[in-house]
Amino acid sequence: MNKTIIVSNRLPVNLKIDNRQLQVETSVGGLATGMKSVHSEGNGIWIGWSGLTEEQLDAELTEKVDEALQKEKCATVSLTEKDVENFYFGFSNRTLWPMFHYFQEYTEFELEQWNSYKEVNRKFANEVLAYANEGDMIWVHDYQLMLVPQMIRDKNPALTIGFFLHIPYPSYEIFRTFPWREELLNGVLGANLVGFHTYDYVRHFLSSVKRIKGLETKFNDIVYDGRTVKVDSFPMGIDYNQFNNAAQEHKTRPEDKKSDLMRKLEEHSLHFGDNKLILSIDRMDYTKGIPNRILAFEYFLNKYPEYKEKVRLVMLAVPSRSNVPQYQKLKRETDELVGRINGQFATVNWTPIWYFYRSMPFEDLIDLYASSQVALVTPIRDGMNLVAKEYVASRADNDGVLVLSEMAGAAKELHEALLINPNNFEQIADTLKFALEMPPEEQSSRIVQMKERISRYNVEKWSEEFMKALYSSAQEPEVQVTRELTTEVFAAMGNDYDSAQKRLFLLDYDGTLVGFKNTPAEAFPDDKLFDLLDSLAADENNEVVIISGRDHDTLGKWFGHKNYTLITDHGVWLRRKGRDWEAIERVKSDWKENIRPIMETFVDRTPGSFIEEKNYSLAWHYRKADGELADIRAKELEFVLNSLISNNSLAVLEGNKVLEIKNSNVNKGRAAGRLLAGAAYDFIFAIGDDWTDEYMFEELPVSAYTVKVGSAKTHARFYVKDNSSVRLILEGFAGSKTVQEQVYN
Ligand code: GDG
Repeated sequence: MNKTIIVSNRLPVNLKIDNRQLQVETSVGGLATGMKSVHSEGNGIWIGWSGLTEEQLDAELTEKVDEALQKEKCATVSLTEKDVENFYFGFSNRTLWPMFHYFQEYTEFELEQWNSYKEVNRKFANEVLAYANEGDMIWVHDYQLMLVPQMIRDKNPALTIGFFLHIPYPSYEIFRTFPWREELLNGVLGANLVGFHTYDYVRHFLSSVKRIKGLETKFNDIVYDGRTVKVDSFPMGIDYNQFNNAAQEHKTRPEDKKSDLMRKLEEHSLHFGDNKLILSIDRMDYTKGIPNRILAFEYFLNKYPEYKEKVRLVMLAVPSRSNVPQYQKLKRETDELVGRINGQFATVNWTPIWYFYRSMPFEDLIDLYASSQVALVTPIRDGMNLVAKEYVASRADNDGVLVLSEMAGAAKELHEALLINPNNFEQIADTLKFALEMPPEEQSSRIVQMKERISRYNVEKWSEEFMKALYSSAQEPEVQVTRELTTEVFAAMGNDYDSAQKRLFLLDYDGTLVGFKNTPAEAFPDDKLFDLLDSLAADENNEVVIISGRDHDTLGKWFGHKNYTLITDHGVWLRRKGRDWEAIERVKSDWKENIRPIMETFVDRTPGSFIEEKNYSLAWHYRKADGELADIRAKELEFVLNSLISNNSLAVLEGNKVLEIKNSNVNKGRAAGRLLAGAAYDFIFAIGDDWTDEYMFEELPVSAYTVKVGSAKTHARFYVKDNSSVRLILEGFAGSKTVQEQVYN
């Protein structure tokens, strides 16, 4: 039976050793709740770190840990103290966390930590691979494990892998500064489905993928490595009923059952009549905007002094990552600010800020949510922010006001909250006043609408939706029906080659025999290429044809002295080996005078693009231009050109980062057909990377070995991932014995 494997840095249980006894506490956190149904189904398993390092465990304790975790359907990844230091406190929390939250000044790039991140990700991937069987679905969570999807895929390509990022995905302008940016993207792209909280993060991710990896994206799909990677937003919800029910119960709790905290909170209201509590709850993290919030509250008290001795800010800051220096600094700063403001404003009866630096039990949390008339949630950046949703869910009487930073992912869903910019104290102060004075009907109308949404799209729904999308991403057909040119295909092709009498090789030039350069002129043939083609052409049963969109002057200059056949200008000119050039199509080129000025305006507006003028065509190249801008411009230019040529015998072809306009009756397919008509070939091999090569693939008989370079859609029968293997394949034909091992080791 297929199962789901959940992978996250920490497990949903927390282990502690006390006097050699193991204590197991189950976590009540949002993720654990959300994944409950996924985790409990069948023989599902959750893989993560137990919280205990190898140094803390001997053989006996390890056995106890494994046993305890097995009962919870969990398995642990074993980490050393050094791993935790470098991978978790180091790379995860000093590099990825600040960078992804736009805190560039806090972001450290340390090679040792990056190496540890890779090593630990490998440990996680290996643990998953030890449990995974064919047909299983794997859901990897968060920024600590971004390399895991590809590491799993490398070893077991048939698995279905999902990845969800719980924190923001930053803009390309931030992400591009990261030294190992491509490796990190490769890691995530190992997944079938990549999920984020909001559409903005999806956009930023796609933009990084396009610009850094140069991959094409279509809506939210990325074609990568012969697969489709789906990217989508899944805003995480909360366990609505848990909060709502607890708050209802809180309302009706008899006096003698009330907690100390609740009594204290009620005292405030009794003492100060109808005056109000403003609540703030977060982990002590610099992304949460805690100092800003305190300063904005000070600003509010100064601007609206009538609220002195009336409102109180209740601030719960939960200790977090306290061995990372920036967190220690934040703690000091917060302590000082609270001290200064309380010192400045306090009266005998009143301190403006109640500050708790600790974590509280769930019951106390509910007391805080239920007793506070305003929640002030002001992160500088936050992936989602569940506190905002929990506050709404805990308002049993539908009163209360949520003031929420627009920088939190939750702001995208909670439109009825009062949205603020956490850096604008003026706005926060005015909004607080507005919140404190909001009429009950308006409070209720806003809270009810928000409740409606978060009760429907709760955390279970979130995980269900993700799993559904993951399942259907696995049903996506392979991008091509085309097969990869594997060792087996290669062997079969070798046999056919050996037994053939008359062989034809149709070889595209740019992107196939040579890689792309900044300008076409730089992509001239190298000596190794000449040697390779010479040895192929040396067999008199072989006809080597270079078939290209390039002009016949250039190809004549480069290959004119060689024993190959040349087809140039997409099939206008033919030079059979040992003979003279002949024009095989009659074409006009006077149209270029009209089209060139139009293309030039696109060059002016698209820095990095340029026009290549060939005898019978004009090509607008945009490989060096900004990817996103160029994609838009290419579509515009294609539209403009198509509308101009409707009555003409011209065609616009979309190539590999090039748009080319040329006579429509000329293409590589017709030219190849002409060669076929003149001779009976019993072995045909054709290879090309471009859209223009598709004409050739279509024209050739089904028995031909047609090979596409790259993973785009194609009419070819086979594909190779990139042009690095093209020469090795040709060397195979040319007689190199080791080629198979070189290509497919
Ligand atoms: C990351 C992203 C994203 C807090 N104090 C106590 C306590 N809590 C609970 C809250 C809430 C959770 O912790 C905090 O969740 P947040 O979403 O607000 O923030 P992060 O911890 O930074 O979480 C965030 C989230 O992942 C999920 O994807 O929303 O953007 O940064 O559930 O209730 N719980 C208890 N005692 C406390 O003292 N029991």
